[in-house]
Amino acid sequence: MKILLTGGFLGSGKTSFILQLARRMKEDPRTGDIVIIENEIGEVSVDDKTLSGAGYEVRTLFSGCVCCTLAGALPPTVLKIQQELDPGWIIMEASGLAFPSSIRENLETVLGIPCRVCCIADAQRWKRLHAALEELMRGQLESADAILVNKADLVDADTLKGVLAEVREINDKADVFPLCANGTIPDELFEAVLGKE
Ligand SMILES: Nc1nc2c(ncn2[C@@H]2O[C@H](COP(=O)(O)OP(=O)(O)O)[C@@H](O)[C@H]2O)c(=O)[nH]1
Ligand SMILES: [Mg+2]
Repeated sequence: MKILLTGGFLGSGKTSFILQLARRMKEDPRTGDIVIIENEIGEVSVDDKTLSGAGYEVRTLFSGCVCCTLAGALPPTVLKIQQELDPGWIIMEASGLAFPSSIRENLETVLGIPCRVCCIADAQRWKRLHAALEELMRGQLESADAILVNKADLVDADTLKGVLAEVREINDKADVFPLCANGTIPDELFEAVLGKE
């Protein structure tokens, strides 16, 4: 079983991306079953969108943030999913304020299960959010294996180029891609997010 942690600020497009990703993964014979864990604090539930009935198991953790207040509850939740369902992948949507690196460290230390970290940046709001919440934006991005600069359809080419460059400056090891989370996921991005075997 593998785990993909998806981070990014509130409204950046995590749920939209996970919906597209899970759809795409379902068609891929390498993936196996998928379980989605939602950790939302006052955010719109993935269940309320289109997931119910789409064939994914969705578990929700609503009573706190899994990178801090719920850190102790996460490993047993993951273990229970592994024992009961044994999926190929768990996709976890972190709350908008979470640091995915803390979640990864927690799961890898306690359970020894490797995690991929994918972080979504909102191209449209990047300048504003980065100026106001520099530490959070940086902290979310700097540990990611892949960074998706989302809402590429809502900004002009120069703005997108600028955001891609700033994001690369924060994390020069990650694979960085522009994204429209409402559309289909390109092959290269799909492979980069899930990583090599
Ligand atoms: N135009 C556009 N809207 C998007 C895109 N991705 C997400 N959205 C919209 O942005 C809002 C927040 O997306 P959501 O996936 O719920 O973000 P989350 O809070 O990070 O899970 C929703 O209204 C989405 O429809 C995108 O690539 N382009
Ligand atoms: Mg969401």
